[in-house]
Amino acid sequence: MKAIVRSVPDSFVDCITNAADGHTIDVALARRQHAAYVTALEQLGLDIVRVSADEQHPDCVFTEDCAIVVDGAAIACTMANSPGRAGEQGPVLEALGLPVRPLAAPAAIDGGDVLQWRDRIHIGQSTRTNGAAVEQLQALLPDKDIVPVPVDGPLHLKTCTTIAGDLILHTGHVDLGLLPDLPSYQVPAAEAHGANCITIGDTVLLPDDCPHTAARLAQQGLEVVPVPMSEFRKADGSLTCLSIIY
Ligand code: CIR
Repeated sequence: MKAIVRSVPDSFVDCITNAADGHTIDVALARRQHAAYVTALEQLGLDIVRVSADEQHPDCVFTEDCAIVVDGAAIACTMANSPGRAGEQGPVLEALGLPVRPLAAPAAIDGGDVLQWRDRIHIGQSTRTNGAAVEQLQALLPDKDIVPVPVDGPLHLKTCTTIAGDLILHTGHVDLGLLPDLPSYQVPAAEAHGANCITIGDTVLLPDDCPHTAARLAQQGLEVVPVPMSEFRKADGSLTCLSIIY
């Protein structure tokens, strides 16, 4: 398994953000946190593919938004509703080294809105991702069930729900009935960001300040690896955003 990651540019301080503390990003600390994240993935046996930072794109560290990998091909995300981010995709697609299938206007989609589960692909309908993207994906992937999921509030679908054995979610933003048919665990409000985690085998990468969520995952027999995320959260980013794993 591989992970595509991209270095943190100096311009990260100018990222798009709605976070109240967005202007306090410490780039040096973000780089240390990014290194810890990459090490955690490496220790799980992933091959790390590194893309260099692009100062013209302050949010380029969030590679997840650039592309979706389905059945050995990359689908290039348009990022049309992410101001200034379209243009990040090129080097990421090149690093993926897979055949590329494009989407076209009027499709708008960020990879953070894509939750794959078996043959279903859930597509968040957030401010970043629209119905045209759902239609084009269904046409490109006739064997998959493409399920639109309205997202109320969070930046992306995966900001508030991912899969770690069970469905793990921060409640109130999506209709549970549209999500994978799995038992669900609702993270406490103070650990909303714990709803975005990365599961590799029996190990889960989780933000390092989610004790209740960590205990619940451990109870299920999962090994929890805590990862510091404060500086990326100030940029409205979460764990999955920092890589494409395939
Ligand atoms: C943005 O607003 O586009 C970035 N500051 C954060 C992107 C986070 N990506 C993700 O959730 N997949």
